[in-house]
Amino acid sequence: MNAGIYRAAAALALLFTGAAQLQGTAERVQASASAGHAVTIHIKEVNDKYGFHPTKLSVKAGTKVTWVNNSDAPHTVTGMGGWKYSSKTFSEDQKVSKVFKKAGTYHYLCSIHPYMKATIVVKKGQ
Ligand SMILES: [Cu+2]
Repeated sequence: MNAGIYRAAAALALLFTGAAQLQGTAERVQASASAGHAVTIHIKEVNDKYGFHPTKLSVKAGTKVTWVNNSDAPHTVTGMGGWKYSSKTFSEDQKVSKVFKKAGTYHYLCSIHPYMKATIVVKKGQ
């Protein structure tokens, strides 16, 4: 390897290290602040039942909610009551996201396993 390529490789390695550190910071912020601007809901199988974890979540308007499928089955996020929404069907290790702009109470289920139910409460304010 000549010196120029070596320097470029070293610079790239530094860039990746920096990006990884930034990502780690973002994950810590997300984990510690449920009232922040991005939160994650996990879909898991517990005692042979799939479920959204947590089943009840309170966020501020403008928060991006991401559902991560940590189970072996496909699922959806489908609104109930007055909430007309349905995500695509997403499989193991896939995720879907939605930004909640308006305050309100959003009940939803999984259209494939309708016993899976959960609620997101969106509060006004930044
Ligand atoms: Cu499901």
